[in-house]
Amino acid sequence: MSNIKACIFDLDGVIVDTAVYHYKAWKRLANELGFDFTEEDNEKLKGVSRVRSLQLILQWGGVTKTEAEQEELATTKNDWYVEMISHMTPAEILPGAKEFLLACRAAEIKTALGSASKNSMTILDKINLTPLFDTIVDGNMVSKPKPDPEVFLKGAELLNVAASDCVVFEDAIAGVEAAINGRMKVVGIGSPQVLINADLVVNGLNEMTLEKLKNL
Ligand code: B16
Ligand code: MG
Repeated sequence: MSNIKACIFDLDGVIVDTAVYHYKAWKRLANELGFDFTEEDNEKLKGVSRVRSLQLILQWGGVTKTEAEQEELATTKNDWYVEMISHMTPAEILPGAKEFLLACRAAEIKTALGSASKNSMTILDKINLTPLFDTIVDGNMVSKPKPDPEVFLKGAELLNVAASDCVVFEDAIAGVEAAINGRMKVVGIGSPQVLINADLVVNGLNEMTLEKLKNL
């Protein structure tokens, strides 16, 4: 039995599936540069920062770009991505996410967002979930990407809760490792074969309950 005081949620893959929009935008960029990459490769971009994602994609295409060119390409991709997410609605919230956030708050468990995305605020506003988070830590507030625990430790600090009393919800291997590196408990969202180091793995927040949280 544990005494969980806060839940920290990743955004993409846990609260919403923005990976589809990231994929469309990165694919368009790769195509304009004269190559393509598979959906399987795209899996490797989940939870990875924008700059690092671009570097991986360029590597797959065998393309070399200067730092200035990389910055320009990342901006172009982001402009396309931002256009796509501007049409998001609350209907895109993943099953059970809103209900579990409400259940946490009703049980006086604090809630935080811990995402690598610099567009987190826009997305949460579009899906009307901003008021359900006590604090939001996104890609604009951290300098070290997951698996560094910075994003989650900052969330715990802002909530004034000890890391050992926090549970992280993550769909990416790098995110699960980040939680472990921060000495936090972690619930994986996805496959137990992939997220092998998580304390518990569920298919989605629709399978999560306060009972399961207590038993972590
Ligand atoms: P942006 P998460 C991550 O979100 C995505 O999974 C990853 O694909 C993306 O590259 C990263 O955010 C940065 O996003 O370009 O919007 O700053 O899973 O950490 O919520
Ligand atoms: Mg994610």
